[in-house]
Amino acid sequence: MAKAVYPGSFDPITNGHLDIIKRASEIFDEVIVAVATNSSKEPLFSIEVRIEIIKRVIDQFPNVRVSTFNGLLVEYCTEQKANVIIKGLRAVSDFEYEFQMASINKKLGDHIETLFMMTNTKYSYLSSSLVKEIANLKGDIDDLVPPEVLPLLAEKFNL
Ligand code: COD
Repeated sequence: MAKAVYPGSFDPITNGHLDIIKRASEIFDEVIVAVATNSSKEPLFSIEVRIEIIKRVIDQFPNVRVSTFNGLLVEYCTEQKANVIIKGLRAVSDFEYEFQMASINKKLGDHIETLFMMTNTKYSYLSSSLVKEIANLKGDIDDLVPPEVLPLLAEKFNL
């Protein structure tokens, strides 16, 4: 059974993330959306809120589930018996960081392969940080995130 882990901060999940999840679910038997609990970034939403929202958003995909991990990604993949890490690539600017991560993950866990999926051109500019910045400045985020995320952003930013 081909199982893949799609790791990230998902603070919050965007339509760019969702597009990668949908495409990965069509390739793999099982996809685990893995929310990192030890990210160096200061999150807007708690882990519990991010998990709850992702659960609602992925409900449409029977072979996708959400979980959290703490520590090394390759160790989590090994525990889960998943030998593929999925990453999304938006632009050349993502490449250098992701190349470094893929190389170190290969060194730490030789049995695990990183698979890059190119962003859908519709979402090539999209990131969680940009969504938060636009929401903070009271801009329109309706087309950027799944509908389940909108009330949470509205509450945080008094939209
Ligand atoms: N289109 C396509 N892909 C996208 C888009 C978009 N619009 N937006 C984001 N993505 C992709 C990103 O490229 C990434 O692959 C994924 O979606 C998640 O994105 P984010 O921003 O939510 O998550 P990140 O980049 O903050 O996640 C970083 C990790 C948590 C994956 C990383 O820090 C990690 O692996 N940490 C665990 C510790 C570890 O093992 N470190 C490595 C060895 S030192």
